[in-house]
Amino acid sequence: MRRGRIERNTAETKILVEVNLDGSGSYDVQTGIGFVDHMVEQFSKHSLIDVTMKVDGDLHVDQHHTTEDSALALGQAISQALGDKGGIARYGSAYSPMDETLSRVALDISGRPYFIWKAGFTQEKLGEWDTELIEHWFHSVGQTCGLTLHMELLYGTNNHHICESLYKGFARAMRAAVEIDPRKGGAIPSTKGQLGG
Ligand SMILES: [Mn+2]
Repeated sequence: MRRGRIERNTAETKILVEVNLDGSGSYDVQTGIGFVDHMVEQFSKHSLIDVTMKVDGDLHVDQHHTTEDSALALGQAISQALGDKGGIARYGSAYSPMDETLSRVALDISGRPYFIWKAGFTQEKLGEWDTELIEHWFHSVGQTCGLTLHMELLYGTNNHHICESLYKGFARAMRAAVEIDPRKGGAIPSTKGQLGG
């Protein structure tokens, strides 16, 4: 089982994240922001990565630190669980429909963070969550996980659907990319012999 565990304590947030890449999509998520919990739960369910996430953040300031730091810790935990990335599929992509919305996510666990975001929201909030933090969540998780991550909303109008389709697409792309390909015999999937940047 490929597992990662990150504890991250600062003056702004106290965070515990545990992941199991070879899980079944079970989760225990408590960030203090209901909509973030809903999205991280979707990520776990559709990536089949088990996720424990406990966050005690400075929500009396705003939601920025809690959103950013929990995403950074999740990316770090997944990176830790991947180890030297031997045998992984490395690439993943998904078209993600949700009613009237369609998103496309393509990613490479390259070790070289790069982020393309072509999506937007017409509401300022989803639940109590500031929608401007959605882009920041994906940027942050990709930074510490070492992802080349391309995310695009192709079309859609309902803000809840747009956000959820992006999370589910990300989940399904990650599910494919972290999968062990038995034909690789544990080899690191790069002609460089390493995936560290
Ligand atoms: Mn929903």
